[in-house]
Amino acid sequence: MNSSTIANSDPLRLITIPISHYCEKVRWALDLLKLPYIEEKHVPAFHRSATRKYGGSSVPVLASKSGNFTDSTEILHYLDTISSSDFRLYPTEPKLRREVEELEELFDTRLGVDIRNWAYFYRLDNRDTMRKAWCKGTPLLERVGFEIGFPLISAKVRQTYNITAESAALSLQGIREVFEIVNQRLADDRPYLAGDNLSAADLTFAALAAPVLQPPEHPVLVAKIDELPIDMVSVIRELQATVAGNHALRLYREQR
Ligand SMILES: N[C@@H](CCC(=O)N[C@@H](CS)C(=O)NCC(=O)O)C(=O)O
Repeated sequence: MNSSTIANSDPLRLITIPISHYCEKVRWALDLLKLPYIEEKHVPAFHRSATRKYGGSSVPVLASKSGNFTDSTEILHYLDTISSSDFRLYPTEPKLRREVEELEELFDTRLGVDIRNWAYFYRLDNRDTMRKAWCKGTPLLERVGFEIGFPLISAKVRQTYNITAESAALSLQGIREVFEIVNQRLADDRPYLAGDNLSAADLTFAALAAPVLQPPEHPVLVAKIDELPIDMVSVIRELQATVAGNHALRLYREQR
């Protein structure tokens, strides 16, 4: 880490469920902007007592000396204002900036939600899988809580996000639609989704799409592709081969 790029001397505190792709979006932004931070990792359900402390409910939450931020987009906007790195997540030119923000919103509200629902449909019932996904690096008490409460926690997640075979099929359709939008935008070999530089749009797409692309450079994803259910593997292979999938995989290779 280059200390000359550190604008904020108090370390930022990032509250996460580490496997969450919205948390990965923020973690990656922090790394790109060379901002030091401490990650506080939680098991789902137990995260609520941490996020509540900062006025939030979902993860990620960023606690800073200037205030607390409870949504990934809000966090990225804030980080862009405090980093003294030359790199910026949001272009200054207003029209380009709007494009970046609209794409980020599309990925946050559709892709992120659909990918979570689709992946949970295949994974949520398996205690060993979910232990690997949810528990690494979390406090001992929460890991014990996971062992005792797993059936309740997984049932609650299933109910909250309405995880069913039908919703998973609809989500897969939604994922393919967003990938097609990205394919179109990257036609003519454009290197980035908006303008000539990497932006919050590319980063958000790559981070949120990671569970359906399984980039080897991802810092948290744990599954080996061959260990995943066959139906997941065929979707992953299909999406990896798209222009959009290639774009995200390249960003992980070159920028993560
Ligand atoms: N719009 C939010 C979405 C974050 C989100 O959906 N987080 C999920 C994890 S993937 C979560 O915290 N779920 C548990 C909860 O809402 O309590 C953001 O971009 O930060």
